Amino acid sequence: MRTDTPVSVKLEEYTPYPFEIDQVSLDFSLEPSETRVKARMTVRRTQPGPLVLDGVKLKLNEIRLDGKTLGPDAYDLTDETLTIRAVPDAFVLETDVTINPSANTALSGLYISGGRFCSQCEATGFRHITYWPDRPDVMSRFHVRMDADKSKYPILLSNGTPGESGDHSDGRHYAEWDDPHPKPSYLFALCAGDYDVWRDTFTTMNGDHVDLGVYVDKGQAKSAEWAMESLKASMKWDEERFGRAYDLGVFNIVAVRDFNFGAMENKGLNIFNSAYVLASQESATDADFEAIESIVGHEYFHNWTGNRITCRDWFQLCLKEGLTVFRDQEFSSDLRSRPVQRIKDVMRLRARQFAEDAGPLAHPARPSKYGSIDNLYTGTVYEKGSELIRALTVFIGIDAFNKGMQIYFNEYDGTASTIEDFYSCFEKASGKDLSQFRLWYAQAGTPEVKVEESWDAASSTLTLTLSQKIPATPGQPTKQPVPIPLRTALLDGKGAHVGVEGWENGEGVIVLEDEKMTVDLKLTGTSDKPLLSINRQFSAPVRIDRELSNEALLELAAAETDPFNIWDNFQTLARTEIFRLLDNPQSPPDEALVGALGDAVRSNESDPAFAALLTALPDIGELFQHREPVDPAGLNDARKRLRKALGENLKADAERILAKPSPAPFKPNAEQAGIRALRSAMIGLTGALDTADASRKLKSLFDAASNMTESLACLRTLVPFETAERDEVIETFYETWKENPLVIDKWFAVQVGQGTADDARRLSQHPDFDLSNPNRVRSVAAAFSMTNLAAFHARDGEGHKVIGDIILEADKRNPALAARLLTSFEQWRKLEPVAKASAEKVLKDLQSQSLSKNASDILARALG
Ligand code: 0A1
Ligand code: ZN
Repeated sequence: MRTDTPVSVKLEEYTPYPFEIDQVSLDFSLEPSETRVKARMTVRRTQPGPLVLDGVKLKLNEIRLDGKTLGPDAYDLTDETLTIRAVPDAFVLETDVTINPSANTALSGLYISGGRFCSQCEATGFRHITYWPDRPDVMSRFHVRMDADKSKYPILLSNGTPGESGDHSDGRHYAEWDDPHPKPSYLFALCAGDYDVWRDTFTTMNGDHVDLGVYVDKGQAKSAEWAMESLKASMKWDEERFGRAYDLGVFNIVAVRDFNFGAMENKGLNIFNSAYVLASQESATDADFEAIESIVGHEYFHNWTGNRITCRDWFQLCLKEGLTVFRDQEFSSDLRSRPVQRIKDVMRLRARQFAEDAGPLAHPARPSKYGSIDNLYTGTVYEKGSELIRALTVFIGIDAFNKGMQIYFNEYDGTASTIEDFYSCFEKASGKDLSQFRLWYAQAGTPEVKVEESWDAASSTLTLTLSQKIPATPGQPTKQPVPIPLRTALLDGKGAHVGVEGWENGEGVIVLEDEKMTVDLKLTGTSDKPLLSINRQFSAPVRIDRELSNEALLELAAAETDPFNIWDNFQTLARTEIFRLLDNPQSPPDEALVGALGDAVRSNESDPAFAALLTALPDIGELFQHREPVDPAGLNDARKRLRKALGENLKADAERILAKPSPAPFKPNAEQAGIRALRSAMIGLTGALDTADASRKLKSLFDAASNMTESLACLRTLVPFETAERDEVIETFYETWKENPLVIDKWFAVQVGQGTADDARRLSQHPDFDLSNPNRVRSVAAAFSMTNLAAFHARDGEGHKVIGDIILEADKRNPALAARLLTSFEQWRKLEPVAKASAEKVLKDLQSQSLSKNASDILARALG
């Protein structure tokens, strides 16, 4: 039976910590299996209450209070806490513990990756290092001293700026680091080992000099160049966009191969999953370059939104994460194409967050309780959190938003804050009461907005009837209406904006605040019935429900001026068509739609990144949300038929586009990436034709490819073929890249992403599969279960079994990883009966095992 049932933590139970710890000195004597950690803290009481410190798997050697060793009767020790019975109002506490980093397979706390020490303390890793009030509202100034074997660990890094360092006579050496900014323990970091470094410098807008370093595996310094460029661009952008400068003389990034998430914003010492640092021209795709830029930006932007202003408690996680995602999305939009960025962000939101919001794991952006904090790093906290800030910019206007941000930075600097604190700044800046807006944070579920139009020619008025409904979610059967700001324009058939009374520049914002409203849009001139373009740029994270015929949608798509809505209209059309094909297995795809989509791709060729997005049909995960019960395999077949028809329509274009050479010399910039994105889309559509000729063509394109984006597009497209070319390409790719783990991760991922459960099983037994490396586990298990829904949910149940088996094994080592993989089952109730029964069985079998707290939390909710 399961042993570790999580107990809920509740927002309403928050109480301040009764002590302040102004200063802490940490002394590490680093050895992989026996690291000694001594802490010396200066403690002051601020309120009545006991001194309780968190600590897990620590061997306590000694505790001293004001220099005197405490006997066992002076404190209480449990598996998770140390309570000192009687303490004065001000005192110095010293602890001495031993930990075993080499046994730390959960990768939380201090652990070893690639023979080097590294740490991960968010959210609750610090308690695996030493006794401490491990909560974000206890902020302290950290001084760190560490010593280690100099030959094995020549580089010793921590937060802040370096202090004294030197050699001991026994082959060990030491270094000190000092961080002048008070911070919570989750931002503590330590790295020790042998690295190569890519260095640079930055001068802030205040004229301060900053030494920058990106620390990577030996021999890979050059692969850190793009991360460094991204870092400098981020530093400059935050100065220009938000007036925020960096505040230390040193900023370091360390790449580690074994890491549970993308990266971590530790003060002055960001630690990154190496997948988001290393990029060489030959081995990285444009998506990799783009992800590195945005994640380097994200972590850097946390310096102000997260570090200088942190969270009072973990319920406020979206205060730092939603805001920082918003900031990184804006950064990418400014550096690249804003409309393309917006489309990609919404694709991700719909795939990840809308799905979560519609299933058993749905939770508010600020939950009122949680079982396991590690499971709160979700699409809702991150992506919906960002969308809410974007919606706020539309609701109060960008000027009030910018003013509110400056109030926030100035008034809350150095504090551990709440969502209410943050919103109070925008209330001040805008003069608006934002209490109803804040309901967005308290209610789960994606609002559905129904839009009805009626046209009165006599008064040249278009009347809109708008209504909102927020679906019931776990624990929240009923909802209150939220303010939904909808950017709107009226267009004539040729795409000219029609003037509306009260609007400027042909666009207005309609805010739906109640359950239902009507708005009269009175035209300033005369016109035929105008076309309605609503939720432009996806101004609010809602589903729009409009009863438009295909003809009307095509007419609207042709007249649209908002690139997001052009793309989205085609998505709606394609989705409707895929469901029609599913219900009519003998029917050919609609020629009018295929023709219009092909024309749209051709006419947008001058913006190839956008044209490439137009070719992307809604994926199965997105289609999943529109029907219940759902048959993913049937949907996949229907989708393939439409894709094949699009491939035929664009065949000559694909040949023409692919006959041109790929841009040379290679640059990872947005312009070239756009060209390669369209070329890759054409490679994919060539494969959709599913002919022997296509297989040969793909093989020759693979042989000729000069960059990873196109090589991988060929490999991905060839995987479903049953041809000799396919086998050869899989083999050649492996032989070429077998020494590069990040590329081999892709090799695993594309095969399971297009293959069957048997492929997933076979690859999970491949000699290069490694349960201790989260990237590798994800490249098989997450790539299969989250991107290949047709095979994962196949009726024979094999997909569910293989993933269930991997989860069970992974959970023994790394609960955070296992819990994340379990979320791939979140839609199980929507499946058709056969697959539904098999998913339920796997989940129940797992539940009968002895699982971690993280995995038990997800299972209980998924089955609940
Ligand atoms: N704060 C990081 C995300 C992160 C969260 C938890 C981690 O380990 C359990 C690691 C990273 C970010 O937003 O990038
Ligand atoms: Zn973050």
